[in-house]
Amino acid sequence: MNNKYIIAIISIIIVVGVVWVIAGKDKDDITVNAPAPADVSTHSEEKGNGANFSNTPVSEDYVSVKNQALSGNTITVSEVSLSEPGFVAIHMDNNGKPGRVIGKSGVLTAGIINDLNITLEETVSGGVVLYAMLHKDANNNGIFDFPGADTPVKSNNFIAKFKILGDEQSQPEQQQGAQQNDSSSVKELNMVSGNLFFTPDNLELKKGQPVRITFQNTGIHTFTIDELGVDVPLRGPSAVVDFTPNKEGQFEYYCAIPGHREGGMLGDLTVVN
Ligand SMILES: [Cu+2]
Repeated sequence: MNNKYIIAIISIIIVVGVVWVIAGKDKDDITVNAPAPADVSTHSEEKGNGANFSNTPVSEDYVSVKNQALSGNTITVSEVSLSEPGFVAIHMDNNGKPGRVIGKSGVLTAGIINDLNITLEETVSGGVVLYAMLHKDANNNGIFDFPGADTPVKSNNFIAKFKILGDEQSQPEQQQGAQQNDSSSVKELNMVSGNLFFTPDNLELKKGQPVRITFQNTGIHTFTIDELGVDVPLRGPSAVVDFTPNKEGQFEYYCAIPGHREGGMLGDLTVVN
């Protein structure tokens, strides 16, 4: 045997040993890939139906969502990793931070989930920024209790910011502008009243112009403006409120059901001359 032959054998033993150690490590000690950052690409892609689920234990919590067009009223969360049971909630944007919840998954068991579909409870237009956020099922009741016990999971990537692609619609205020010159016509508006919110949460109306607001409603609420004598119950999936603002100024509209105004169910009304 010459030295070259011995060196070759030793090399093979070392390589086999290293491979064995790496393979053994993979088997016994599952590592989680670093979370993908929230995808900020501007393309949309076709979404498959149904989520893929792996209940391999994971030690990390993260969520990843691509910018996407709405499919019906459903968005797709690319990947979720949960170290314990929890939820993915979709939050509206509130001045660059996650705001109120407009959609949520059912309770998710711990593990990695791909292509999770979540149906939004209201329609959002193109250009809107949303946040997917992980919440834990803190009280283990399988129900999303937020605001409440099921606080957000805190980890490096527990929030993914994404954008709804599509035609950007003008704001209600801009649509109003076109009609404001004609004060004899009834101004028609659409609003959403839901679990402790009004959307939009600000309105500008013209003094003396009759208004008809059609609410897409969830729950039992009222639309109340003290100064203008407006106090109309909102019941059922659709409710209509007619009134004519008869004075200029800044007013608050709110829900008069106990606790709802305090919970954030209010908005700012400006009546201009
Ligand atoms: Cu209410």
